[in-house]
Amino acid sequence: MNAEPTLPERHYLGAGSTVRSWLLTTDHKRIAWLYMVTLTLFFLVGGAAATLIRFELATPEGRMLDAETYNRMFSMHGVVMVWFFLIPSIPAVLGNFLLPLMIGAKDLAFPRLNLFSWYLYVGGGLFTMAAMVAGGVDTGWTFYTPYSSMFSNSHVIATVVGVFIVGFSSIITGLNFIVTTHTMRAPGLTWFRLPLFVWALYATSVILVLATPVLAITLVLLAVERLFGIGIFDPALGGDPLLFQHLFWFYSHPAVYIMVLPGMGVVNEVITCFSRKRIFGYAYIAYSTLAIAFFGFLVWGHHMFVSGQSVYAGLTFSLLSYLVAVPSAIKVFNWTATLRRGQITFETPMLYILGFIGLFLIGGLTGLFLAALAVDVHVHDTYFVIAHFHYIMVGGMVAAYLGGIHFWWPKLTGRMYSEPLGRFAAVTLFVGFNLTFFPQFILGYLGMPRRYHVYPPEFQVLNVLSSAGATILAVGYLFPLFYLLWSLKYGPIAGPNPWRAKGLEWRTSSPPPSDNFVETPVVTEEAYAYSLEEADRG
Ligand code: HEM
Ligand SMILES: [Cu+2]
Repeated sequence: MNAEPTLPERHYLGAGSTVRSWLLTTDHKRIAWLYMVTLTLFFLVGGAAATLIRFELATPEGRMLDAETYNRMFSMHGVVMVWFFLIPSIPAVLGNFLLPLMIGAKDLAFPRLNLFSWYLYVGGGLFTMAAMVAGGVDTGWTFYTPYSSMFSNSHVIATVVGVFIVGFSSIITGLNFIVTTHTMRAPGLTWFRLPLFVWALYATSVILVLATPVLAITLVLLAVERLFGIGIFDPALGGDPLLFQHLFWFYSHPAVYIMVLPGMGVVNEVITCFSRKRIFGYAYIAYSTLAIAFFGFLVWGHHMFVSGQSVYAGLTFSLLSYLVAVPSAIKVFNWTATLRRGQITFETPMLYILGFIGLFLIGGLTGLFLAALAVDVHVHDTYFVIAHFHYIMVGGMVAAYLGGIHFWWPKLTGRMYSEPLGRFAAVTLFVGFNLTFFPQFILGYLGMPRRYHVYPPEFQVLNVLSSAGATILAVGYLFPLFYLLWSLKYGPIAGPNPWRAKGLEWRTSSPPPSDNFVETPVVTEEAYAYSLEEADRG
C-alpha cells in the first residue's frame, strides 16, 4: 500500500497568497479562480432577484412588489444570469483552468491578455451593478427597441455599456482559446486525440469570436439612438424595430450554444470516466459539436415568429430550427450508447451529468414545440418559454457546471469534498429544479404570460408549487458553496488522480505546479482509453 497521499510541495495555489499575487497573476489556473469567485457573486445577485420574483408570484394579487419594481427585478435577474453568469461560466472557469492542462501546455497562448479579459469582465460587471444600484433597468435582458431606446426611464445606457464591455472579454477569451488549441498541443496530441471538452471549447470560441461583435454593434446603435435620437430602430424616427431583433438574435441564438456546448463537453469527460468505457462515436460527437455551432447561426428567426416577419421567413426558420436538433440528438444517443454495458458508478459528478442529460432532453424536446410555427404562436411569451429555457440553461448548463466543478475539484484544490453531501446536493437540486420549472410548462400552455406580476387566481396552485420548488432548488445551489469551502481547508488529500481518469490533466500533481507539468507530456493513445478489464481489476 502507498503511504497517505500528501499535497505536493510546490503548487500553483501556494505561489503567493497576497492579494497582489492574485490580482496580477498570469497563471491560467489562478485566473480561473478569479472568474469562479466573481461569477459566484453574480450568481448570488441574480439568484436574489429570482427569489423575489418567486415570492411575488406566490399570490395572484401582486401585493409585494409594484409593477415597476417587478419589471426591474426580472430584468436584473435575466441580465445578470445571462450576461454575467451563463455566458462566461464554463469557458472562463473550467475552460481557463483545463485547456492548457488538457493539451499538455504550460499556459494559454496569451497569459496577460487572459488576465486582461478578467478585468474587462469585472469592469463591465461594475457598470451594470452600478446601474442596478442606481435603480436598475426595466427592459428585460433583451433590451427590445423602441422601448429601450426611446421610452424607458430606467438605467439602460449604463447596463448596456456593462454588457458591451463584457462582450469584449468574451471575444478575447475566444481568440486566446483558438490560438492555444492550434499552436500549443503536446507532441502526439492530434486533433482527433483531443478530449471532447477541448472540441467543445474550440467550437464555442468560434461562436464567441464571430457572433459577439454583432451584439457589440447592436448595443452601440441602441445607445446612439437613445442618446442622440438618431432613428435606427424607432419607426417614429424612420428606424425599424425589427432590425434590432434581427441583430440581437443573430448573436443571442448562437449565444445559447455558447452556454450549452461547453456543458456538453463536460458531459463527455465525466460520462466515460464513470462508465469506464471509451466514449461511443468520438468523431460523431466532435463533428456534431461543430455542426451545432454552424447551424446555430441560421436559426435566429425562430425568436421572431410573431414579430410580423414574412410567413416564408417564418417557415424557413422553423425548418432550420429542426435541423439543429439532429446534432444534439446525436450527442444524446452517443452518451446513452456509452453508458450501455458500462461499469457505471454514481459519484457526485456523475449524478449531475445524468441530471444534465435528463433535463436537457426535456428542454430540447420542448424546444421542438417552440420551433413549430403554429405551436409557438400559442405559447409565445408564456411561461412555457420560461420553462423551456430554464430546463436547458439552468437545469442543463448549471448542472454541467457544478458537475464539472466537482469532477475537477480534486485537481483544482488537491482535496476531496464530502461525497455524501455532494450526492445529497445533486439530488436536492434535481428534485427542486423539476418542481420549480415543470409546473411552468403547464402554466404557459394554459396561457399565463411571462413578465406579469398579477395573474388570475386559477393559476395560483401551479405558481405556489413552483415557488416551493424554488426554495428546494435554492438549498441545492447554496449547499455546495458551504461544503466546497469547507473542503478547501479540511478535505482529505486527493492525490493526482482520484477518479483513475484518463487525460493529461490527471498526469500532473493535484494541485498542479505553476507551469503545469514537470516534463512536457507525450501523447501516444486516443482520448478515453478506458477499458472495462482495467476497471474489473481496479
Ligand atoms: C442559473 C440560474 C438562472 C438563470 C440563468 C435564469 C435566467 C433567466 C432569464 C434569462 C429569464 C428571462 C427574463 C426575462 O426576459 O423575462 C428568467 C426569468 C425568470 N426566472 Fe430565471 N434564471 C435562473 C434561475 C432561476 C431560479 C432559481 C428561479 C426561481 C427561483 C428563476 C425564476 C425565473 C422567473 C420566475 C422568471 C420570469 C420572469 C418573468 O416573468 O419574465 N430563475 N430567468
Ligand atoms: Cu434561438
